[in-house]
Amino acid sequence: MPFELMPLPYAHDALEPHISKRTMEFHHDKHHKAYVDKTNELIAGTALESKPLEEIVLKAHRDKDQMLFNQSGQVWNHDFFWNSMTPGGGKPKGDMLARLEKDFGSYDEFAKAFKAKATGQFGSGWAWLVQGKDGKLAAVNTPNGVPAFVEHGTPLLTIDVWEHAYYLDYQNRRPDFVDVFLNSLANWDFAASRLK
Ligand code: MN3
Repeated sequence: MPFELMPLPYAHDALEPHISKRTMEFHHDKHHKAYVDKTNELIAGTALESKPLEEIVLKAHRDKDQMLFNQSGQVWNHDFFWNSMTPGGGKPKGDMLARLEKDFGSYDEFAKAFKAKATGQFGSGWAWLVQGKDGKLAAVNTPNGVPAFVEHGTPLLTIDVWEHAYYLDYQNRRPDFVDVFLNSLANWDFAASRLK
């Protein structure tokens, strides 16, 4: 069975005014869909056809199949990114907040580290909050289509910092987009559900 484009977990206009409907239409319906279509094309008729997405990403990584790794990694990343945002998102509470305070010192220190990774990623890529292999939370970034689970442990939250994620709404102002993500969109219930 080929992969299907994961439907957005909310309406295309649900993240307005922070992310426009137009951005979501391009980003989900065209960019994300293209990664799904290309992945399906690459695995058609191979032993990977019926495998779970994560397995395909890891196998492509091991085999240094850069084309399949890029495309399938981007499918995984976008599925994860839509879930990393929610209308009315923003600041963490309760156990999740306590956990950030424990591992970063404070929420503000976390936000500073995450923003530094997101704005410091040169060119296209992703910034992540991960639970590292040592169990501690950390902010990391990855280039291009690399999903954080390949080298950094368990992803909890991500922001897409490819220009297509923000250019229509913020043009070159990536730092503003990162602020909006942190202040108004971050889905902490999703992040907490991933904690081990
Ligand atoms: Mn994208």
